[in-house]
Amino acid sequence: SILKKIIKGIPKAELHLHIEGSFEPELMFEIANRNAIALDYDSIESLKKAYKFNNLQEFLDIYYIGAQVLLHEQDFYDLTWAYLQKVHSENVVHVEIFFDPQTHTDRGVPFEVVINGIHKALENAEEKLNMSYKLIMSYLRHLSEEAAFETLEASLPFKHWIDGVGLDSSELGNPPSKFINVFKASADHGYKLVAHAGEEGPSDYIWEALDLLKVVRLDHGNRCLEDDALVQRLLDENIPLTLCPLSNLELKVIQKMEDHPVAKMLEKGILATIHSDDPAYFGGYMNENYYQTAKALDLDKNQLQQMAMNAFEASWLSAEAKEKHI
Ligand code: ES4
Ligand code: ZN
Repeated sequence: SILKKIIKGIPKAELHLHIEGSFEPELMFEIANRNAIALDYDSIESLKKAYKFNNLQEFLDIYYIGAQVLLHEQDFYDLTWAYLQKVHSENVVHVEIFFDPQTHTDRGVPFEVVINGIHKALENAEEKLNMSYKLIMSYLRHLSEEAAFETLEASLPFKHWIDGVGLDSSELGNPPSKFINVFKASADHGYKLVAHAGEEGPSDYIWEALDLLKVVRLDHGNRCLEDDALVQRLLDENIPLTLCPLSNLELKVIQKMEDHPVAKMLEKGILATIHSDDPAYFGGYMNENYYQTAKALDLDKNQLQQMAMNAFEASWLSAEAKEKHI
């Protein structure tokens, strides 16, 4: 279709992607086999059938199970390289991706095994695919702040490879305020700060992410529209929101794509962008997210280009590097 061609033709930046959420069932079974780990599902089909979620937690429960087959540096390399090749084919030229160290270190996989594999794949994409990248280490918010501090410590030998820290996992009941100290310490080590907020959680959590954690960008932020003063704050400080339409639909944050808030946000002048979150679980990578959103909200070419430009503006690329991509 014309719409699909337009979307593919736009050079894009992905700013909200959990690398563990790009784990396709085929690769998951391949790695499970070579690591002699039994998955709870006996086939790719039965695994895919389990991908029906009523909320964020139901998704997370399966996402953490899938990640358990990742043991060796090669596994993390293969996971990351598969994702990078896939999005390269969609004309994604820049990525800022999350990884969840605690999902692996809590199983006894050393931090360095995880980051070595991911980093090598990112370097390979830069060299072979001409892509640029940033890497963001995400703290799991269902765990304690003390556990996040241990992760911060473990990251320090690799801090030249890590651009920022984020906050993900179960939002309700785990407000940003739980992580004030570790975010402050992370900033002191030179990390940039982002956090998931306002996906399932209320607009209060978005205020907390801004005022208490001092994030420079918000992941999701869907529920900001409930609060006019908050919208004004996002406008005044030009805070980017990284939205994930297919994720929102699959996790029942919205009931149908026509309800997605991104069009209203763009209308208000918010620096809103769209991304894929966990594409192996939510049924689509970047172009599918653009496509489904454009169709449901009747976005035109200018609006799609605006969203893509917003992502470069919201990215952590230098002004010169941005110019090269757009
Ligand atoms: C996530 Cl969609 C989503 N929300 C919060 N945390 C996450 N980790 C991976 N995907
Ligand atoms: Zn996310």
